[in-house]
Amino acid sequence: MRLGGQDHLAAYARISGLPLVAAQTRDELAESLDKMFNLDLILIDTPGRNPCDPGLPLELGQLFGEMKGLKHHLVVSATKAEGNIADAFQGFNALNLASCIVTKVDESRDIVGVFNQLYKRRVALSYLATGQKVPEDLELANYRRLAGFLLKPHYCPRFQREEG
Ligand SMILES: Nc1nc2c(ncn2[C@@H]2O[C@H](COP(=O)(O)OP(=O)(O)OP(=O)(O)O)[C@@H](O)[C@H]2O)c(=O)[nH]1
Ligand SMILES: [Mg+2]
Repeated sequence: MRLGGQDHLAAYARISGLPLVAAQTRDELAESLDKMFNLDLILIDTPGRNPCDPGLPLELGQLFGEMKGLKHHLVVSATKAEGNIADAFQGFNALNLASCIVTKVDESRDIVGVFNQLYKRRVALSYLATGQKVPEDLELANYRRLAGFLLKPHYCPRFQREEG
């Protein structure tokens, strides 16, 4: 988590009316999950990691390995170059992804990179984020909707004129 990341998360929890528990280690995570056994849904937000970090597979294994009932969702920004998106899928490969959440569709002039990678890997899509407002700018995703953004590239109106 970046500096201030926990405050950020606490603010989201507060506005969503959800309880928030912080865990620093696998044991703390397991202990918290045990206490929440009767809840229908628990969302676990992990700190950002460099997918190219050679220690990442081991770290992910130590954190989540053999933990039952988890579904992993990879969050990918649509503004990233395709190669970086490919690295993200490769880096988190060990997790057996349930779905991908695509963010910053609103800031991405074209989403061909993320679209190519999702399609190539046959990854399920769960949500799209199209702005900074939570929860208004989050929407349930499907390939038809994503293809809509692909076919109708978004151009920033302020920059359009400069490009002629
Ligand atoms: N415009 C726009 N901004 C977004 C979108 N999604 C996230 N952001 C912004 O991007 C910034 C980073 O978002 P975070 O959710 O903190 O990103 P993160 O990847 O979880 O960051 P770490 O937890 O530090 O790894 C925030 O200012 C968000 O408001 C989006 O879909 N559109
Ligand atoms: Mg985060």
